[in-house]
Amino acid sequence: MRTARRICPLCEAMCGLDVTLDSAPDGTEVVTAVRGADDDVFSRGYQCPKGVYLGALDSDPDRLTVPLIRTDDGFVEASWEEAFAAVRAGLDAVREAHGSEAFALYRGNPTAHNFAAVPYLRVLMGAMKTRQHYTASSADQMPAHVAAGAVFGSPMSIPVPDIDHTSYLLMLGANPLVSNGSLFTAPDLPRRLRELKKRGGSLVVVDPKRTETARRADRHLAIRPGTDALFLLALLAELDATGKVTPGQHAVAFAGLDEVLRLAAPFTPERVAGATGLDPADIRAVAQDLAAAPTAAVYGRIGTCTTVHGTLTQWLIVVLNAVTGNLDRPGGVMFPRSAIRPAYLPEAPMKVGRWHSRVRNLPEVIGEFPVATLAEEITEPGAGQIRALITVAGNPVLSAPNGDRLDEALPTLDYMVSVDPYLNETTRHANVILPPPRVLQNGHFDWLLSGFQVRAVVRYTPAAVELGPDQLSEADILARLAAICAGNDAPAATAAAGAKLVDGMLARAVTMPSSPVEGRDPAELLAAVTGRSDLERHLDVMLRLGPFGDGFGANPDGVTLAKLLERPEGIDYGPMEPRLAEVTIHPDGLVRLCPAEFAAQVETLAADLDRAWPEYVLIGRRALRSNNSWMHNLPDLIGGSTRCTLQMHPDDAAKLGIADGADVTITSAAGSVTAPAELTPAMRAGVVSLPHGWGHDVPGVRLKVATSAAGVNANALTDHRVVDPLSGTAVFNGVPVELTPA
Ligand SMILES: Nc1nc2c(c(=O)[nH]1)N[C@H]1C(S)=C(S)[C@@H](COP(=O)(O)OP(=O)(O)OC[C@H]3O[C@@H](n4cnc5c(=O)[nH]c(N)nc54)[C@H](O)[C@@H]3O)O[C@H]1N2
Ligand SMILES: Nc1nc2c(c(=O)[nH]1)N[C@H]1C(S)=C(S)[C@@H](COP(=O)(O)OP(=O)(O)OC[C@H]3O[C@@H](n4cnc5c(=O)[nH]c(N)nc54)[C@H](O)[C@@H]3O)O[C@H]1N2
Ligand code: SF4
Ligand SMILES: [Mo]
Repeated sequence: MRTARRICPLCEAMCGLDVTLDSAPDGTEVVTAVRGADDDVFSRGYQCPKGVYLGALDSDPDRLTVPLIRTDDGFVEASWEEAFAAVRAGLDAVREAHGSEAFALYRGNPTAHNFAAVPYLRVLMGAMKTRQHYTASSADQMPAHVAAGAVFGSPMSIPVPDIDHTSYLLMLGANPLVSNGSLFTAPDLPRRLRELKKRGGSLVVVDPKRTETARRADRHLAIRPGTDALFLLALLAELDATGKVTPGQHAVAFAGLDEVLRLAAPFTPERVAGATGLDPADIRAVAQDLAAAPTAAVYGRIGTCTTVHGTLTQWLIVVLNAVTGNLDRPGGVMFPRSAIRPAYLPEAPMKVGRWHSRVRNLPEVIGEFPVATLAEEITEPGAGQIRALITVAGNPVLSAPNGDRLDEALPTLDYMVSVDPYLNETTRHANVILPPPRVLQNGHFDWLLSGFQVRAVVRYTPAAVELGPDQLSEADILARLAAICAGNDAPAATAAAGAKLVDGMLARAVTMPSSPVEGRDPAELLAAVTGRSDLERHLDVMLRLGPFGDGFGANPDGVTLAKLLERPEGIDYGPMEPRLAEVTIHPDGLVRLCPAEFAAQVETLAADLDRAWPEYVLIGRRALRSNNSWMHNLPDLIGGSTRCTLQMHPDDAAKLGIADGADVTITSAAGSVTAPAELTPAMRAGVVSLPHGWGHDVPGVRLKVATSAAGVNANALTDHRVVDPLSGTAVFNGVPVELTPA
């Protein structure tokens, strides 16, 4: 028996866990216990139920252990070489017939938390030589990137609440007691929220449902879905009207302050009351409390992003933080410093729409097209039509808007490859499925989320279990796929991709003025790099060139991979510090509070003021023991609150003649599903909630447990035609529906 330290890869909280392993009769090691690691400098012993069952996930008998190839008689197991040969034949044929622009890539949510995938997907994307690039971001946080890009210049300049020091946290459309935080990496949010209260601080939650988080709040505003932007404009209008606009002094000047206040002025609390369904007195009180609080942070997530006005809402949140003096100050919202983002690397200001999607002419954002248009890019004939798709860690049949259309489109592809541990609703359409190794066979460093941490903590945990002789790492799989896509599947080509991750970065760094290694010999630096794989060596380079790094000797006390391996509990470089000047990269150096493209859309908000609202609208929710679509196959995690029910207010149910537990048919412009009603006064009347990621009872999946409690696909109801126009993000909240007893 032994214990290994592992950072949990399941959500953004990235808890440090102690995993106890024991030998099974067949000689493999299995997990017998998982415990939050008390000495972890970030999570300090916290873990949620998903972490507890990391062992069950690791050894789920339905996880694929060898590649599968689809034949006329269904999927058959194959060796890695057989699988790659099939992939090569399939992709070569598509490239020869249609060119590489017929290739598409879809990356799902777990790739954001995957040590191998973040760097190796960049390699794969480069090799695919296509603009057909899709990710779960356009079903998630893209509005935050677009807003950050317009205001600060960089899509990554997304501030996070300084929860450990704030005295007033205004949270819209987020339920971190269940989600454990999003674009806001702070493990153990229950403790952090308790401490906020203990210091005399307040929590205000704006959510159409009285959620787990709302129940802890000092004030809960049950807003009408999709109207947060109006609420935020009313806060701005009230602050301005009462002389409470106090942006403060900053290293960077703010442009557009007067313009944005002028735009907000007509949206008084009284004027937005009808549309938002909120009492004007409550709106005024929030504005005045926000102004009076010594420090305050305004934060909004999924419930604000995946709406028609997602980008405007994210923009107005930034503006509200700015006009109350809370942008970039302790206790307000701040910009975390990532350990792997070298300060010397120049970044060009973001431009949205450098190219457009073929069928619907939707703008590219950060090099991606919206997943809402993926199905028609596959089915609509013409030059540039997608003929081959690679999915990595994604289940868009359940996660994309109008997933049923995608389910119909995928079988029409000439070729499809999925890198995924499960044969599920999406991967069942693949010609070949390439499974990554067991969860515990991956190391963990959070490349992306380290840029959203409320403290500058740096941690790395290596794989807890070695790869077996016939296993490939996820890095190996992706590098090989890249070589195949590039049309050069020689072993040397695969190896070169990994090596380039290491020496490419060094070769660049030595040429960069103000880099810690400017002018040095890359070969000398390369000899000093440590790590057992190219992936670890890549991390060593990134850490050493980063803001806390040893700079290859320039800062001898700085961090290196070797130091992190000695300190699995992590190194804490302290709380966030002001850095507005660094993250603002517009050529004029200004923070743009009123970007013209956003100002032009405010009239669409005005149009909402007097419109007629549908009688019933659908929103989504998450469950603590579930993770999007893919953790319903663990018997210990499903049941109880982790069920696919339609939550609705008892008054609505009474009106419609629906009893608790009775089946309700939910119909939208896109489709219709039937789910059992769960009556709860926590829902705002007129709003019903269905979780996404269910609907597992389709033919051909290998998910024994999940299919036994299958639920229905919420995204059979969401409409791919309706997107946030500024970011192309899918609309999952505020979907008009009709309800009838089934
Ligand atoms: N209606 C509605 N729809 C939504 C949402 C909503 O709130 N409402 N939320 C949206 C959001 S925020 C997101 S992020 C998306 C998520 O959308 P997706 O990322 O498309 O879906 P997931 O359910 O996260 O699927 C993850 C897939 O990754 C696989 N996987 C797990 N671990 C690994 C690994 O280590 N390697 C590899 N290669 N594969 C792995 C799983 O088996 C699964 O197939 O869903 C979106 N869809
Ligand atoms: N346990 C668990 N944790 C997860 C996930 C999971 O599936 N399960 N998924 C992970 C992923 S991919 C993400 S992106 C994050 C998301 O993390 P969060 O953003 O915290 O997401 P949710 O828990 O879905 O909370 C969204 C809230 O928005 C509310 N809402 C809906 N519509 C509106 C609206 O129009 N206005 C307002 N103000 N509120 C609205 C909903 O009622 C809900 O309470 O969670 C991550 N963590
Ligand atoms: S909160 Fe749960 S799922 Fe998220 S990292 Fe911690 S243990 Fe893992
Ligand atoms: Mo997400």
